[in-house]
Amino acid sequence: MKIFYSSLQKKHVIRKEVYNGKAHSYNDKVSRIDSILKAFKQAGRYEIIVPEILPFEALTSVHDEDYLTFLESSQNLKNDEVICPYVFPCDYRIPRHEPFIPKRAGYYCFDAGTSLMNNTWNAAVASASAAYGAAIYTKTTGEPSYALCRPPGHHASKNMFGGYCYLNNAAVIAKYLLQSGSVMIVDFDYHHGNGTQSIFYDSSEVFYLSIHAHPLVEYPYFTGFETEIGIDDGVNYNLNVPLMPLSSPSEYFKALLKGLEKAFKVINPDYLILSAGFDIEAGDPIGHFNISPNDFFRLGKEFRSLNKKTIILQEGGYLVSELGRNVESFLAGFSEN
Ligand code: OKP
Ligand code: ZN
Repeated sequence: MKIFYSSLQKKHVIRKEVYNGKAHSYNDKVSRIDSILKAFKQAGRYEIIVPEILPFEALTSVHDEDYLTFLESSQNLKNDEVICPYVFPCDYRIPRHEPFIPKRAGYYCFDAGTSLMNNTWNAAVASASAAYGAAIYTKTTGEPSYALCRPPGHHASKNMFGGYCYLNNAAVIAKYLLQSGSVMIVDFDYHHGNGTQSIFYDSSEVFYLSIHAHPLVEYPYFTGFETEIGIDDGVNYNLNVPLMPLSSPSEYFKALLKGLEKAFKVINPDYLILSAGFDIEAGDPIGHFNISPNDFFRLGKEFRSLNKKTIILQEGGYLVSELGRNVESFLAGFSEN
């Protein structure tokens, strides 16, 4: 399988995040990348391709220009400066007051656990470029591809960052692939992809299916409920399948297959984009679905059997010691005939 990744993605380095009133070590560690690359190297059947930087229009097809200008301006931060928003306007009818960085970064952010530093923009663009390179490859060859997207993307909306995400990699390539066919995004990250959902919520152009931990008890808390089915043209093009934490792998597979069955009653897509979150893995520090390497192999097989042109995008997965093995198991299952 072809792997899309650039080392620029390692330049975004954040040490801490705050939740429950405490500072914790940042979960989206650079070492996640090393864990995955090491597993690919050991398996010996993966070719790594360094993508070109994607066209700016690919970003504006999803994100507001003022948001992109804001994110880009984080490049002006000093070397050791980290901006962690903790005040949010909430009432967006009031006039805006620039500059947004450093004090008003909360204007473009929805949680206090995600920070900006001077290389965040470059790393986020490189991550989106990996997704874009993978999409071009799959579109031209029909073959599946995997993009090692880090930072991840599914929490980023058209104008907000959060949940370690800045640019919505899945939405960016969905827009691009729509030029040559219909698109379904299946998001199996432990957390609901509130950003992806919001981008396509009022539109039937992309079907969004997400299986995730129930928002009553898990991040992002406000979205991911079954009642969110889309609005306007988007009604019935959004399907959330929430599961309680500690659900077993067999319950997980049952819910996933049922979700897929429902989705295929509405759409028969040309392209399948997977928001592949490996924080459903056993032992993940912030995910609790207990999926083993063997389960990941099966998960890969299930998605391959859908027989669609598939682009696999890395989302979460924070147990650095096991992440690479799990990603490789998934791709091995996907590649098996
Ligand atoms: C990003 B992705 C743990 C709090 C963690 C942020 C979660 C972001 C997840 N209790 N908060 O993997 O969906
Ligand atoms: Zn997650």
